[in-house]
Amino acid sequence: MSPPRTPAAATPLPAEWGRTPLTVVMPTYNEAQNLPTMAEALMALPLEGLRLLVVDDNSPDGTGTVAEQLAEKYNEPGRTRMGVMHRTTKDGLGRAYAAGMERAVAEGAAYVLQMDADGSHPTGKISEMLGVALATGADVVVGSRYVPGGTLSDAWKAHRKLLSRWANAYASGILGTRVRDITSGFNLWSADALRAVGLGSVDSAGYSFQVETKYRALRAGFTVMEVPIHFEDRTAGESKMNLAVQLESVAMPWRLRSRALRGPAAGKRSR
Ligand SMILES: Nc1nc2c(ncn2[C@@H]2O[C@H](COP(=O)(O)OP(=O)(O)O)[C@@H](O)[C@H]2O)c(=O)[nH]1
Ligand SMILES: [Mg+2]
Repeated sequence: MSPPRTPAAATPLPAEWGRTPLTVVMPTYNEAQNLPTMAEALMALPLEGLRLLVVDDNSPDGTGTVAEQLAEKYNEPGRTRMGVMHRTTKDGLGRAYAAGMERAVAEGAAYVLQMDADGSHPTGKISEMLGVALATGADVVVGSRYVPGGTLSDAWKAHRKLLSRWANAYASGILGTRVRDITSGFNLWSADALRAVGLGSVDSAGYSFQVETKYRALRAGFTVMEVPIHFEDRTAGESKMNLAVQLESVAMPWRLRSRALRGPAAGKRSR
């Protein structure tokens, strides 16, 4: 008998869990077309404690202004639901995330969720990911394309699917982890895990941030769990993946491994 499809997305969390301070950190570069839909979907979730923090790198298409307008729309007196960080130049997805996630923790988030602005990641899974973290105590919950039940957009051609799978097998193989989707950009973090990871000292400027942070969390003794997601193709606009970013992603697992062989894991957790 096959299991029913995605009923969990519609299951509300206990009201108290829904009030958990959770900040969605969303880096943007030229996402003006996508951001309003994303913000609307997030604000409609039955998660009272959810906030959105957009980290914009001075997008030429005016995403920063769109973000400010949305913040004005969704913020209420005495209740900030959306914030915007404006950075001056595009210096990479990893740097934008490190800055945004650090600010989210400093502002009191108990959990931080990383999410693309382009519609690839399902907002309907956020409650489930938070529920998994709260129910199991896992400090990192990955929205995973590569555990049973995880699926990729039909719009992806076979070679793109293969490349994504290969990139995951490559990074996880070199680092010796069992995480099936270590390159995923849809991840929920506890503030504890982020403090242990040390965002300020992460090397990755670009997309390898996703691999480096998960690896650091594993080395520090945190549990990483994966829940299946359906990954959509981006709704509008273009991918910012480029050759420099890909080269960093190829080199980073080797750098991380050789560093790990040289020294002990930073800060084993004590609880
Ligand atoms: N602030 C900031 N956001 C970025 C940068 N590079 C990519 N992004 C954003 O990060 C997310 C993932 O990038 P995307 O181009 O969708 O990558 P892909 O999903 O691998 O094709 C999107 O929301 C982008 O707008 C950057 O240098 N700075
Ligand atoms: Mg994307």
